[in-house]
Amino acid sequence: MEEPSGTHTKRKVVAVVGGGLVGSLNACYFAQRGFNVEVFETREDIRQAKIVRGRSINLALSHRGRQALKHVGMEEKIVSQGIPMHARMIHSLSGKQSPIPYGKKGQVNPSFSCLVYMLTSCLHTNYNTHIEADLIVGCDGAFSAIRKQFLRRSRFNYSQTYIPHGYMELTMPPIDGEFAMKPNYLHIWPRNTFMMIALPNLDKTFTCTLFMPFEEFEKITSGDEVMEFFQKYFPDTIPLIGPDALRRDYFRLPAQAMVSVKCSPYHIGDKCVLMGDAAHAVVPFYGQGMNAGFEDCIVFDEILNQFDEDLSAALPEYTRVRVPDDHAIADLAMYNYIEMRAHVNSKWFLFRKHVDNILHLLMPKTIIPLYTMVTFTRTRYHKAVERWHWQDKVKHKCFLSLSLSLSVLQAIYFRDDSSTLSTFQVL
Ligand code: EGU
Repeated sequence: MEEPSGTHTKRKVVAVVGGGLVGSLNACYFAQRGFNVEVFETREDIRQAKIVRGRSINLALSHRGRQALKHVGMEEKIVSQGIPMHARMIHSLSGKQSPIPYGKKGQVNPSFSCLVYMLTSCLHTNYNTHIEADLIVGCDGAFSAIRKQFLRRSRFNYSQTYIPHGYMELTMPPIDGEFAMKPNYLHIWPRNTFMMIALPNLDKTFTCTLFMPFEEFEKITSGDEVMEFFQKYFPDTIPLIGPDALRRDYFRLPAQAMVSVKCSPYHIGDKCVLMGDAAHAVVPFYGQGMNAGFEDCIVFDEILNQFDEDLSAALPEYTRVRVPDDHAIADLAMYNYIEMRAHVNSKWFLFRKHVDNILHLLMPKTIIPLYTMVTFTRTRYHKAVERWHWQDKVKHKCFLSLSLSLSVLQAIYFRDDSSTLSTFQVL
């Protein structure tokens, strides 16, 4: 790679552990800085692999992720390989479809292997077995081997939570060479405890992801039961996935688990630091896992600049700055999981998003929907949460004074009616 930048005499060696999304992006960041980068990955090199094994996963790349890619000149290359998503499409039980726009410009969802491929394509690193490094960067995912070493140390906080839901992916093939549904949407079938979403792929298929408690997955044991279940909850998808494919694919792979991981600190001395899922695996219900991991790379990069690459100062600062934000997004993703399974059917989802959008239109400076701050800005996650709580208070006060003045008016003009204060409190 190129000569080191600046006046440093010795090129720093960094060992990036994990060649997934965050590992390969991080390698780009360190290489750009002039560090000597070595990537460690147990799976075979994705650039040479004949068949890319592993689970596919849909990803939504939003503002934070795009900014991180832009820093290493990869934004356009990757965005051009994805499909823009301008709105959600809510599918009701009756098959009715209702779009709800994402206030601002779209996101994309290139497939996992494709993304890693494109990121690694700008590296020239060997897959090494033994080196001496100045810095070890653990980007080895939710079950991180690097993090395991942190666990043996004193004063390391760690928690992991498996949620009762699992997910299963089903493919919706193209019809006459075209997408089976409108492509530029996040398709959602909210059904309280069950939920399905679908995202488009470049090959004109959709990947449908069914979220359901493991208990319920286990209740379905035959093809007929699969059909019965889909007939009851997702009837409009049966002809699109195809009844035969559905009977078959449902039993192809068991439902996958979802885990949320929090820990702190993220560093050991000036030697080792965790990023991405290794530091903060989140449940997928905010579409932010990859984006948060990519943002870790920018944050660390900014801190390295700030401290002139002094690792003994940069690592503690990274922990100090990043832990509250990563914990906030982990909480938000979990909150959305609970919220969506609690009482969110298609009507409620539509209603809530419309109320949010209308309030934003009425008071664009005061009320910014939480998902807007999270998805379309780089507002620090913990600040977005703070603001959200504050906005809720403002909203509450507005509605209270509105309902109060309405009931005062009512008391004046329709004296003999009973009070209707409670009806307004619904909002
Ligand atoms: C990909 C894979 C609607 C789950 C979250 C919204 C994605 C997801 C939402 C996967 C939902 C859910 C948001 C995006 C996204 C909404 C988002 C992509 C969820 C709050 C394997 N979520 N994805 N929120 O947009 O911000 O209102 O599981 F149904 S993209 Cl679950 Cl923006």
